[in-house]
Parts: sequence; C-alpha cells; structure tokens
Amino acid sequence: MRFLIGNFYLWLICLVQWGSAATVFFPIVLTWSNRTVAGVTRPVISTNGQFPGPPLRINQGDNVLFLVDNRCPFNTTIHFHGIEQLGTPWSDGVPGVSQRSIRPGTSFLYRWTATEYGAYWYHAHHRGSLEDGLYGPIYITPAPSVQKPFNQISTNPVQLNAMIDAERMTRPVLLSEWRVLTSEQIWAAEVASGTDSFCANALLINGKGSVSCLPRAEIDALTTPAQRRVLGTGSLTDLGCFPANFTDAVFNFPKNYSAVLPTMFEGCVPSRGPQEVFTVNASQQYISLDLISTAGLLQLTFSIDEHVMWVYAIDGRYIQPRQVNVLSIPNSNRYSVLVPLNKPRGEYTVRMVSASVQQILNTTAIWRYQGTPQLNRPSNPWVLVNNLNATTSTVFLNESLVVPFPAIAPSTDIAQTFFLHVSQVGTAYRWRLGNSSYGLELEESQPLLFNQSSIPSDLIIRTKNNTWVDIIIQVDTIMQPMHPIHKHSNKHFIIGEGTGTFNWSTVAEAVQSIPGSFNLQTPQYRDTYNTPAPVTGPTWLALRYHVVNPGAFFMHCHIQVHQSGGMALAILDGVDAWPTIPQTYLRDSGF
Ligand SMILES: *[C@@H]1O[C@H](CO)[C@@H](O)[C@H](O)[C@H]1NC(C)=O
Ligand SMILES: *[C@@H]1O[C@H](CO)[C@@H](O)[C@H](O)[C@H]1NC(C)=O
Ligand SMILES: *[C@@H]1O[C@H](CO)[C@@H](O)[C@H](O)[C@H]1NC(C)=O
Ligand SMILES: *[C@@H]1O[C@H](CO)[C@@H](O)[C@H](O)[C@H]1NC(C)=O
Ligand SMILES: *[C@@H]1O[C@H](CO)[C@@H](O)[C@H](O)[C@H]1NC(C)=O
Ligand SMILES: *[C@@H]1O[C@H](CO)[C@@H](O)[C@H](O)[C@H]1NC(C)=O
Ligand SMILES: *[C@@H]1O[C@H](CO)[C@@H](O)[C@H](O)[C@H]1NC(C)=O
Ligand SMILES: *[C@@H]1O[C@H](CO)[C@@H](O)[C@H](O)[C@H]1NC(C)=O
Ligand SMILES: *[C@@H]1O[C@H](CO)[C@@H](O)[C@H](O)[C@H]1NC(C)=O
Ligand SMILES: *[C@@H]1O[C@H](CO)[C@@H](O)[C@H](O)[C@H]1NC(C)=O
Ligand SMILES: *[C@@H]1O[C@H](CO)[C@@H](O)[C@H](O)[C@H]1NC(C)=O
Ligand SMILES: *[C@@H]1O[C@H](CO)[C@@H](O)[C@H](O)[C@H]1NC(C)=O
Ligand SMILES: [Cu+2]
Repeated sequence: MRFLIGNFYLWLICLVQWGSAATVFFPIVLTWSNRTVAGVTRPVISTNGQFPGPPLRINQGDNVLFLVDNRCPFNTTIHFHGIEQLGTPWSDGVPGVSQRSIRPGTSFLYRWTATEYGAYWYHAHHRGSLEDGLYGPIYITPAPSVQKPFNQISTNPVQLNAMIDAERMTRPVLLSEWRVLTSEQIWAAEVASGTDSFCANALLINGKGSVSCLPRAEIDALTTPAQRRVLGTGSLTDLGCFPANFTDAVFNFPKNYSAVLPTMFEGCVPSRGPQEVFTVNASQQYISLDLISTAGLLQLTFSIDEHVMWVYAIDGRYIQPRQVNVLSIPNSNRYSVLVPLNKPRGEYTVRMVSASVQQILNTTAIWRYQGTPQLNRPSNPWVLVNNLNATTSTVFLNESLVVPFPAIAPSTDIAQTFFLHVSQVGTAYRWRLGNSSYGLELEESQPLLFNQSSIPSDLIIRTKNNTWVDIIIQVDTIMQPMHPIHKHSNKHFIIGEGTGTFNWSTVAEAVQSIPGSFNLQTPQYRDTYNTPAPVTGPTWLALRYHVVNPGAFFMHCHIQVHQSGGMALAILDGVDAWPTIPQTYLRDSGF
C-alpha cells in the first residue's frame, strides 16, 4: 500500500508538470459500519466517515485524481454520474465494463478531466451499494467563457450580480429515499420471494429525515384516483405503498410471500432523525441550489413553501430559465435553481414527497431567513403529501417546454438505429433493456474495455466513432413505473417520446407520420431521462447521440433494483478507434 502510494506521488508530480490546469487530489476512504439514519441503526457505507459523502468542488478544465481506499468487507467501484470521461474510459467505474471491482483492502485511482461544467455526483456502481449510502455531490465551476442565461430572469445589473454570486456559492442538496434493510438484504429477499422491491421507508434531504407512519385514515384519504384505479377495492399498505401482490391479477410470476421481509412492503415503525435546516440571507437576494436526486427507487418532488424557483440548468447544462413552484426529479438527475429571497423573514417549510405512483411518502426541512422574524404563521404548501397540487396556481416544471441554452440541433445523418425493449423477464424482479437480462454476476467478468467478447453478445451494442446513432426504448407492458434511463459517457439528445408501439424502422420515417412527437431543433441534452409511463399501453422514448469517446460504457435504468435485475446494456462506442489501455489500469490500480 505505502509503496503504491509512493509511486502514485511520483506520478502526480509528473502530471502537475505537464499541464496548466489544476490537478485536484480527492482521496476517499470507504468503511462499512452501523450508523443511525432516519432514526434507525443499520450498516451504512461511510465516505471519509461521512454520510452522505463529502462534496468535490472543482473548476472546468481541472484534472481530478480520485483515490478510493476500499475498507469495506465487499467489492466496490465508483461512477462519476454524467461526467463524460473524454479520453479516460477506464475511469467510468462500471465493474465488468470499464474495470475490475475494487477488492476489500485495496485502492484504485480514478483520473479524469472536468471537460464540462455544472452539477454532477459520484456514487457506488457495484451491485446495490448505492442504496447503502455511497454517494456525494460534484460541482464544476463553469469556465469564464461559458455564457450564462441569467439575463433571461432579470436584466437589472444588481439582480444579475446577485445571481452570479449565488451561482458561485451554489449549495448541493442531495435528495434520496432510505430503506431500513441493506441492499443485499433487499436483493436476497427479492430472489427468495420473486418480488420487485418497490417501497421505501423514509425520504432524506442531505441525509436527514425520519420514518413517519401516516395514520390509516390519512393514507386512505390521500390515496389518489390514479392509485385507486390500480388498487381496485384494495388499499395502500401502512407504508403508503402498493401491496406486494398488486400485479398478480395481471402477471403470472412465481411468488413466495413468506420470504418477503417486514418493512419491504408493509410494517411501518416510526422513528425520528434530524431535520435539515437551510439558513438563507435575504440581503443576498438569491440562493442557488443544485437539487441532486441520489435516490435508488422513488422519483422525488421538491418545493419550498411560498417561494418560486428559477430552474437554470439540468444535468449540469444551462437551459433557458423557467419559473416553477415544484420540481419532480427522476433518479440521478440534477436541477439547478435560483430561489429569490424576497419573502418576509421567518421559517418556511421545505417539502419533499414521492412522485412515484406506487407510494405516498414525505419529509420536510426548514427554510430559515437570518434576522428578526417577520412571519409568525405556518407557511402555505404548493404540493400535498400525495404529490397533487395544493393550490390552483401551483406550477410544476413541464419538461416539454425546456429549451437548452444554447440549444444544439443534432445531426439527421444517422448511421444506426437500435431498438431496446423494456420488460420483466420470467419473474417480477428480473428486467431487460434489449433482448435479454444483464445478470448481476456479469459485474465480475473481464472488463469489456479489455476484452470486447467477455459477455454474451446480445447484451452489447457497437458503434463507430464520429457517427450518430439513435436508440429507441420501447416499454412493452403496462403497470410499470417511468424508468430513468441513464447513458454513461457523453450526453444524448432526447428527440422524441410517445405512446403505443414504435412501428417505424427509423426516426426519419416516424417524423414523417407523427412529427408532433419529435423535437429535432431544440431537444434536451441530458444524461438521464424518464421513459413515459405506460398507463394504458406501451410507450417509447427516442434518444440520439454523437459517438465521440471510444470505450466501453453502460446504459441502464437508475432504479437500483431494476439495474440489479438486469435492465442494462453495454455500449461499445467507437469500436473502430478503440483506445489503448494504460498499463496502470490493466494492473487494476490506476497508479
Ligand atoms: C451492527 O450492529 C449489529 C448489532 O449490534 C451487529 O450484529 C453488526 O455486526 C453490526 N454491523 C456492522 C457492520 O458493524
Ligand atoms: C471481487 O472482485 C474481484 C476482482 O477484482 C473478483 O475476482 C472477485 O470475484 C470479486 N468478489 C466477489 C465476491 O464478487
Ligand atoms: C393481495 O393480497 C391481499 C391480502 O391477502 C388479497 O386480499 C388481495 O386479493 C390480493 N390481491 C391480488 C391482486 O392478488
Ligand atoms: C418460501 O420462503 C420461505 C422463507 O424463506 C422458505 O422457508 C420456503 O422454503 C419457501 N418456499 C418455497 C416453495 O420455496
Ligand atoms: C448577509 O449578506 C450580506 C450581503 O452579502 C452580508 O453583508 C451580511 O454579513 C450577511 N449576513 C449574515 C448574517 O451572514
Ligand atoms: C409527512 O406529512 C405528515 C402529514 O402532513 C406529517 O405529519 C409528517 O411529519 C411528515 N413527515 C415528515 C418526515 O416530515
Ligand atoms: C389542482 O389543480 C387543478 C387543475 O388546475 C385544480 O382544478 C384543482 O383545484 C387544484 N387543487 C387544489 C387543491 O387547488
Ligand atoms: C406541457 O407543454 C406541452 C407543450 O406546450 C403541452 O402540450 C402540454 O399540455 C403541457 N403539459 C402540461 C401537463 O401542462
Ligand atoms: C475474452 O472473454 C472470453 C469470454 O469469457 C474468453 O473466452 C476469452 O478467452 C477472453 N479473451 C482474452 C484475450 O482474454
Ligand atoms: C435483438 O434481437 C433483434 C431481433 O433478433 C436483433 O436484430 C438485434 O440485433 C438484437 N440486439 C442485440 C443487442 O443483440
Ligand atoms: C403498431 O403495430 C401494432 C401491431 O401491428 C399495432 O397494433 C399498433 O396499433 C401500431 N401502432 C402504431 C402507433 O401505429
Ligand atoms: C472520435 O471522433 C471524435 C469526433 O469526431 C473525434 O473528436 C475523436 O478524436 C475521435 N477519436 C478517435 C480516437 O479517433
Ligand atoms: Cu427502471
């Protein structure tokens, strides 16, 4: 270990001499120990002794040396969500795709360049470990040359300066849910019972929250029309969740309900944890928050009572700002917002609720203005505990109105179109994204970056460098949630979505017959995007991207149990321009 670290410093000195951009060293130590989260004690992965992990703040153009010392009693890897890894595919962190797992007691050095600006995050990418607490925020300050969209909010120079100052001091806000069972307990119970584990026990804001059990009458009163249609004469469990068997009348998957563990679908036990407090200063006029969903399960809705939010960036890239009251954030996405601090001084409630139809779940935080309070009443909510609007004027973000800043029109010269089907395979917890299910055991196979045929070929798509490709994701069956599909490496354009079956052989053909379902001029440029909900029938989502970064990457659902259940696919980008792997990475350490 000492010997390796010694070598590592030699190497570091070389690097500092090569380039003019700063080199940022970020060492983390991972440990596995009991910790109390939401008032419940269970084993948690701590990062440098913390949960959530510490923030990484860097400037655009910086070189990052991210050293992972794995002291957990199990393998791990770290993925840098949304970081394109241009020229460094060996640092993408997917076991069996870009590296071998980091064994207990060993270290691994990830090296990458912050080519883009904005809000990102790092997280475990090994089995279900993300849900055991291994995540932390990344913020990359934009280079001075990057144009900001703030003059679309106000052209007043004082206000503009306040917004620029707010962005410079932007704060990460990690939004997640929490389970009282570990990811391995959940996975083992899924396998033994044949169920898909779709309920959580608490919601957390910056790691803080409580397990609150709503009274039966309140759960029944809050049950929405959409939930009633699914439940029929049944009702939500005491977790506010659909019962384990809710799809049994439709699908004939094998189940063994005696292997379901308490708290998975029902068995709410209240416990109190700490509550997050946001202290704000009205003299600063604006505050900037990077809302980062580190959730493994539920889509989360965030709002601040009586305040508006200007959404100015999504997934680390500017958009034309949009004013909203409420934001529903799919797993792994980042929404950066400017909040005007123009309300009477006092305390307002920050509300976060489940936006996923299968569960009613909530938490709150406090929004506290510094100085003598002027407000002495409870604040008024925008949104109810069941994710419905609390007022007639509540504005949710409408994704189809989002326009990137600046907008980029993708090419229409498409080399290949891939059709990927999403459905369950044989049991409720096994999924596919393509022709077959990507088994969890493939994480321990030889990395595809080193050996392009180490896993079955029907789990791989291949592209050529400097070509444009389309990916059509077809959700085949009903009673599925929206799937937040994430593609690793460079961002992709969200060019179309719709209901029904995508019957065309190319996007160009589809555009001829249903032009209203596409946006090829100002499409969103994202790293993760939800498939439309298949409420009454199948749905589809069309993605387009430019292959620019040869290497072995991954595309998968960011609902952790779906990914573990196989809703994933390997993408070998630029097979005609395959990179030479540095010896240090072939040796499994990176240094
Ligand atoms: C957590 O505490 C329980 C009960 O004391 C103990 O059995 C278990 O070994 C502890 N787990 C870890 C990872 O320390
Ligand atoms: C841990 O990772 C190593 C490769 O680094 C692999 O050989 C081993 O099988 C993995 N262990 C488990 C339990 O998956
Ligand atoms: C689910 O289980 C409950 C309780 O055993 C039962 O009443 C209900 O009919 C079941 N629902 C389905 C769809 O099988
Ligand atoms: C169902 O699960 C229980 C508890 O894990 C186990 O004892 C039982 O053998 C299982 N039944 C079947 C048919 O697999
Ligand atoms: C609030 O912000 C103003 C303007 O930046 C600053 O002068 C003042 O010290 C801040 N107040 C507190 C309590 O931090
Ligand atoms: C969830 O909402 C209920 C009802 O409004 C409230 O009593 C409870 O405190 C909230 N839970 C948390 C953790 O804030
Ligand atoms: C929610 O919005 C709908 C549509 O604007 C409106 O009809 C309804 O009254 C609103 N709900 C509440 C509680 O204000
Ligand atoms: C979102 O905007 C689109 C495009 O203007 C519009 O067709 C759609 O009705 C809007 N959706 C909602 C929920 O308001
Ligand atoms: C690549 O993986 C395949 C499948 O495991 C194996 O048969 C082959 O020998 C490997 N090639 C090399 C060069 O290791
Ligand atoms: C999936 O199956 C279809 C139809 O057989 C085939 O055209 C396609 O290449 C397969 N996809 C992969 C990734 O193997
Ligand atoms: C696609 O084809 C299927 C099967 O032929 C048909 O049932 C469906 O209506 C078609 N969908 C669309 C959107 O044209
Ligand atoms: C891949 O294509 C991109 C876009 O044209 C180009 O910038 C890059 O240099 C190419 N990579 C290799 C290894 O040829
Ligand atoms: Cu999914």
